[in-house]
Amino acid sequence: MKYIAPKTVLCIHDLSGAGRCSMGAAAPVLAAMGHQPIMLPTALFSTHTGGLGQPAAQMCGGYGPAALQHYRELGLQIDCIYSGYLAGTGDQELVRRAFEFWPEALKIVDPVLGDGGRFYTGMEDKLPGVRELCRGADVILPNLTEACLLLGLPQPQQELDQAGAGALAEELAGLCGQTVVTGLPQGRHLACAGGGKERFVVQRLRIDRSYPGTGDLFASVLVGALLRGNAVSAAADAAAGFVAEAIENTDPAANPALGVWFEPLLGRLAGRGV
Ligand code: PXL
Repeated sequence: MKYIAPKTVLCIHDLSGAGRCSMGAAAPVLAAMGHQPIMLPTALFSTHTGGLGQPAAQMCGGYGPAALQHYRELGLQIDCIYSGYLAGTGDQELVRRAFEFWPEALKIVDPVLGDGGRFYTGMEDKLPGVRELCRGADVILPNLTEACLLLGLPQPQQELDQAGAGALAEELAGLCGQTVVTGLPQGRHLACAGGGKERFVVQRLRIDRSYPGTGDLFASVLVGALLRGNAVSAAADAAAGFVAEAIENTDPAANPALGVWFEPLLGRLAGRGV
């Protein structure tokens, strides 16, 4: 009998019931890629905050630290810690503590702060803490807006060419050894750029539709692919490809705030080498 051991990923995100983002993207994607997501919700929301009205909200408060302590006492092996949207005041401390408890884990921080040149609702005061978290991570995955916020740069008014994109990803490497900046428009393409240990630019034809949660989908596929032993550039390419396919699979007449229809495509992730 040959056993296939899954990699274990501690996912520290909010759980938004509807809207296909954060934990709602991370858990199915990682599981489809053969990994075990350990879901540590920091807050419960009926939906994300991006265009579906005022969500019902419940911060998880002391639950997170208690859950971490329990996992430590159980002696769980954690191969990767993957954090995303952190809305609560104690949430950044929670991720820091997880990094301390499992120093050998691959630490991936998606510094969720905003998009389209602006902060998400209520995230303005989270910037210094998120920046600190990035310093403790192995890989960070900001979008263009977040990259500029982290660096204290003005939001660019023009597209960045390949060299500009690479330079931005490289500048961020002062914060973290491996950076991947996503959502970089380049003419007919959308690019992401790696800086630090692996430098690269990956491009896909741009699809002129935008949906909340695609950043979380991208990050989750990238995490899953890294844990399968892929190079960061290959993982980023796979993630960009999956997001493009998921957008193409979404009826343009559907409410975009409900996110992309990725579920029917999850089997493709299972089958892929990346
Ligand atoms: O996709 C990022 C995200 C995650 N979680 C919540 C959000 C957002 C973006 O708006 O509101 C609750």
